[in-house]
Amino acid sequence: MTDLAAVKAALKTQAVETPSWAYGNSGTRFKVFAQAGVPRDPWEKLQDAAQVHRFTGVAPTVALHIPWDRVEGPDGYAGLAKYAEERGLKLGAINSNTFQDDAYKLGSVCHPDAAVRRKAVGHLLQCVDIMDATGSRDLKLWFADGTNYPGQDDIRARQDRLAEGLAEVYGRLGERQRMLLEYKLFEPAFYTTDVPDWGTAYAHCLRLGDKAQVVVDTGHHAPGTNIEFIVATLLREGRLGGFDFNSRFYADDDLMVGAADPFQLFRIMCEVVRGGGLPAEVAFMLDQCHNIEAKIPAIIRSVMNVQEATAKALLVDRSALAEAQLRGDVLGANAVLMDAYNTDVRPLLREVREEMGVEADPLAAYSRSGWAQRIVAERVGGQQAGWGA
Ligand code: PSV
Ligand code: MN
Ligand code: MN
Repeated sequence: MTDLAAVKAALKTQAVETPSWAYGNSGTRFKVFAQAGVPRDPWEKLQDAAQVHRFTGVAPTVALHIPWDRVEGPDGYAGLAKYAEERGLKLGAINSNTFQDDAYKLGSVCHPDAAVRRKAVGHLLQCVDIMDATGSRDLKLWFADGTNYPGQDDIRARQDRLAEGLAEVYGRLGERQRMLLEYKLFEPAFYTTDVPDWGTAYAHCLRLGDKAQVVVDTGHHAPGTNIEFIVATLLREGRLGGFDFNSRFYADDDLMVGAADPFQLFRIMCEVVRGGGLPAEVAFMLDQCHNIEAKIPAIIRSVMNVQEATAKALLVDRSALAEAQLRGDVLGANAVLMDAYNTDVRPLLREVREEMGVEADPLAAYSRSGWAQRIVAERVGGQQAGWGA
């Protein structure tokens, strides 16, 4: 039997971090379709994020991307953090960007030229300065580094350079700050990628120390990869720093989490619950781009999808499952899991929301609020999420 009160309590504590770049215009390398009313600066992105939090009650932090969220002036990032707080938000992970400058054509922290590596590490150190100003806990690192052709560079030397750069940044972290290292199978490099998989990320984190943790971006795996196994392993080793949630049909599609494969999301959340409930050390972040759909409703929907998968995972009858597993009852054990997956948790989540003081149907409430019409009227010339910003 599952304890419904405990399930509700856990759902109320879960927090989903939304990414600043999801609020801006985005697209593929073929075309960016501009939408009316999108934010023109980081402050407007926070205004939109505040709406997502207002209608879901569980999206209190916003990840920044530097320099996409460039802030100047005397108050700088501390001022932005204050602006967030005035809207009931906090600034979350600081995402670095070592992939958009011409200098990074052959890589950043793995580049063969020490001067380019210096520039990249300098940027990462600057990101830690920003964390100090915003009070952010996490520095999220994704490296586009890699090679396109066999023989182009020395695979091992690139690992050495990576280790050296990471160690310097790690040494700069404060007591309560962490480094989250993200891996990605391929793209933009096509032959080798310097952090292509969880094993490579984990090996670097192990050498660095406890403040270095692995991030699992759900879109960054080969088709058919058992992501929940990776999650279980990293949790067991105490090295799962968080998720970049999104979903994919083919490659790094960055679609709404839970849209392509809600069953996979459920299986992932089952391992999170199995690995210790919803531990505060695991950051539940979205990393998505809404190219053709309305952005704020898509982000609200994504947060709800995470909640639904989490609710189902919490509903798994753990003792019945353990008993069936110990009996070797293959079908029985599978049935326990599927019973939870097939439960319609939407009524439960409506109750949870009402108990939290937010409206039962976040999408309908957002639609009624008039915010979408207001931003279209007030904002002209919205900002592109990343490229060229
Ligand atoms: C590129 O693949 C990427 O989507 C990574 O997942 C990062 O987390 C994100 O961009 C932001 O830099
Ligand atoms: Mn990511
Ligand atoms: Mn990605």
